[in-house]
Amino acid sequence: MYSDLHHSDPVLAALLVNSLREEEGRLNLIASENYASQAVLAAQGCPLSSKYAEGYPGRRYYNGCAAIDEIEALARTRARELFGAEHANVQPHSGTQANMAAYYALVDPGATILGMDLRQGGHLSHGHPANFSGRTYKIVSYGLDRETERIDYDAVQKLAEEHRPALVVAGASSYPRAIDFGRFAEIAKSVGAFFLADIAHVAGLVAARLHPDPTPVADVVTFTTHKTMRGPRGAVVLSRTMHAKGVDRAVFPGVQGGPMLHEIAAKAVCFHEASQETFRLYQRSVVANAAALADSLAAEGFRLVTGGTDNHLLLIDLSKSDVALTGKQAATLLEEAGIVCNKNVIPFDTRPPDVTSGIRLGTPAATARGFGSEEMRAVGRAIAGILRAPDDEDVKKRVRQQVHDWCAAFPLGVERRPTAPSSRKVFQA
Ligand code: DSN
Repeated sequence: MYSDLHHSDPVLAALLVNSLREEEGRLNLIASENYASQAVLAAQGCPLSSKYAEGYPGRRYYNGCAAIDEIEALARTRARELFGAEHANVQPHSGTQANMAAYYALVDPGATILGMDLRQGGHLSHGHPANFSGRTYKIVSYGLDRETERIDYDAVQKLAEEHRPALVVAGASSYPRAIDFGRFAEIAKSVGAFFLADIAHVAGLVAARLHPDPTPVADVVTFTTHKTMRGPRGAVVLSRTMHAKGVDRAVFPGVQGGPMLHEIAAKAVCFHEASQETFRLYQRSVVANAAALADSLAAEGFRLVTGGTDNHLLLIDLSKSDVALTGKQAATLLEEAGIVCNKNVIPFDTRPPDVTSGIRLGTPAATARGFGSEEMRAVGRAIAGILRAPDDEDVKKRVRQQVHDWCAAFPLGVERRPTAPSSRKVFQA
């Protein structure tokens, strides 16, 4: 691998090989990460990366785009068909840019947007004061019910009536439960607001019909392609036909310049893969693995936010588990044992976001490697062992060896045909 690079830039080649070795030898439980297929990676590494093609198929500001037009048109058609959407813009480079374009398309600067608080599970681009969203719009944030730690839809309705937002945003980065998009659509409609669903995290589950689908009820849906979708880095805006022109103008020239054609080609591959039965089986395993990990951690005495998970991720509340660790300490300890996750605020956390009282764990990447429910239960026990005995080097050594054995058994870059997980009922759309 990388033989040309070894020749032309041995320094960078060595760094790349090191980073890949590192990834190969650790267990990735970061809920927003994944391993794209070889076909996706092949498209991403193709020479289309150099082509300029500002505009859209049939309407470009550069010549020489005939073949490229077909690629982008194919990606758009496949995205539309996969989600049953009326329009798809496949150019956004990231989820935040997709959201930015969606906001620009739907509301004017200064308008009121009702979105989920980052500290309760939302996303930076849903209105954080340091983000463009919080700087450009008047943000009203909703959160969770203190008891159930689930979205309090009645409270969202009340906020909507009180503040009359022009746009209601649903979607989350660290919410382990299914989101009722139908209810959000009703809330938005009741106050004459547009409704945007950001399904960056659960898009793969939605495509596999394992999570409620917002496409029939939302004005605009945004999602990233590199999380549960297992595609290339990037994002998509889906919309109703009435918003198509506005969305396209907001993406280009509103938010971006030239599209990344190699990424768009890779998105087309991703959508093709996501339409296959193997993808649905993979997503079922992602959900079943998250449930197995949650069950195992709960059995070990850890408190999970909301008590468990409906999707691909879970949050451990360390402040109410039998360990005296912050999220930051826990994530560092796990990394030392070869398990990578991220510290994460829990609902109503009293610690700052760079310390936190929780960690977030997700199963998309491990499942892509081939981990099954039995392994995930053992992973839960290994995590418990590390967090309960933070100073015990023997425990750490044993877990490191176990992670090494798992990684050897499930190497990266090997395409596996997932089998249907037998246990646990998952949400069916
Ligand atoms: N930073 C991503 C996550 O980890 O959820 C969202 O953009």
